Amino acid sequence: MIDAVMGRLGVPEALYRQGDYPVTSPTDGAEIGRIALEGADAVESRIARARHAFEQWSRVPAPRRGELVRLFGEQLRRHKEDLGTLVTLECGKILQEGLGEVQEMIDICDLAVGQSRQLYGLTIASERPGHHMRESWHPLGPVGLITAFNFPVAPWAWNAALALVCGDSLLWKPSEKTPLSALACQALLERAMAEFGDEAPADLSQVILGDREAGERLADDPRVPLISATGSTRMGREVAPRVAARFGRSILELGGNNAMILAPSADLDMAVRAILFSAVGTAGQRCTTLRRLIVHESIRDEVLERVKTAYTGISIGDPMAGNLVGPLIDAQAYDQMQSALDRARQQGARVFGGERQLAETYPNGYYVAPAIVEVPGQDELVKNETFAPILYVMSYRDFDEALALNNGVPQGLSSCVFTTDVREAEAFVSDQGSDCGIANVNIGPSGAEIGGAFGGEKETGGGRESGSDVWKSYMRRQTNTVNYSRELPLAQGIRFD
Ligand code: UN1
Repeated sequence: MIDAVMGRLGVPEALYRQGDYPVTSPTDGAEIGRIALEGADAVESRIARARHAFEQWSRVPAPRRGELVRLFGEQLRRHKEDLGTLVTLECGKILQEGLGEVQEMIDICDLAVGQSRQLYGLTIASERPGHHMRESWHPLGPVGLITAFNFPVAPWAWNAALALVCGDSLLWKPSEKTPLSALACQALLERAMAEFGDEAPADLSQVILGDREAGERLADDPRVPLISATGSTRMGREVAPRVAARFGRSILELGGNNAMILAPSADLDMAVRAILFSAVGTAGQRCTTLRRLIVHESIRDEVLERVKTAYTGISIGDPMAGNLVGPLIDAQAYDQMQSALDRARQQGARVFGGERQLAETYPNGYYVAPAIVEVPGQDELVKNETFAPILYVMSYRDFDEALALNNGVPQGLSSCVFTTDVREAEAFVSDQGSDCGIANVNIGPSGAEIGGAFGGEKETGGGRESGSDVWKSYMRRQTNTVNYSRELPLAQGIRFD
């Protein structure tokens, strides 16, 4: 199956069959490819080529650059099924979610095409007669993209589609766990470039198949003015100081520890469905996964019973075969989940689910029953993001207490409240409410649309990707003061004669 899919996506076998580094499918642990990892020298030469490509691309008018992104979006539409299937095979999310991820790419391409005609600056009133002030946005340079296994293609596209219309070139270091999806995106972009013609320089977009050293090389290089990195807080702690040390910019989208406050007035049918999708979807491996349920004490028992019943009905298995939950990415993810559950048990928490599934059918596939852990309060274990389907459940008595719990973790990505009380809803999204980058009402914390800015505060890294005015991150801002008079007045009324 993999060869047929890769063939249709236009990835030459030489790129994914001939290296020494094995790529396996989490579905069953089978090898699906072998890639060659690049060393520091190769990264060095790619950065030089990206710089050269930037010099050419930044001269192409922005609406023309948008045309390339439009053609790329067309390629994605045509190959949605194949790319979605590849994502599923390589990272193990169910096909519906693999397809959804490709749809997110198509959506951001559409947004970026429109944006290519709207890279607006401002005109600003000058205090001096005969002067114009304005703000211009110029292309920035090569953009370094570091992405994670759990969303192998969409976060790259959020950055890439905007960076391309902004006039930047791309250097993408995907996760070593999902390089084939990256090669496929690159192949589709190259097809779009071929259709677009000569104005698109050959090295406009490059994929770096490398390990941690390759990422470090990228982070350290002043020729790459912006690094956009998605992954764990641990990774961000390593990347961010390196970029800062050479005064580069970074967009960081790191760990989340997303909560739902479930109030007594909530529509419980909706809430239970939202819990199910956001806590067990993608096998708990979204940065936006629901990890903490803060439920009012008066409805705690009922909610727990309903959620447990819903959990019991989930089909777990082959992500290509219509199940709701696929495998964890690998054995290490499984071990981390089990050690978090063991710690919870040692602390006296009640654990429901969490056991390995289908081990006989797939000795090298790590399927688990999603877990619910009833904890008395929010201790270190709960404050830590374990990238697996573990839902910690706590109860609250008054709304301020719930808000304090929502905000009482080091991460600040996503959050939500289920309530029909307008006071609670508005308080949650107010400046005194949730401290997260995303705060939803009567919607789970995951599954954001691309139109808004995506990212979060505190240990989530503070970066924003995707919609709103995020395009500005991929450009450099220039303030222009133009004197069209015959005088030379100084600002602030200073006299210098
Ligand atoms: C991620 O897990 O890194 O909001 C991204 C969501 C998706 C993106 C998740 N649109 O859940």
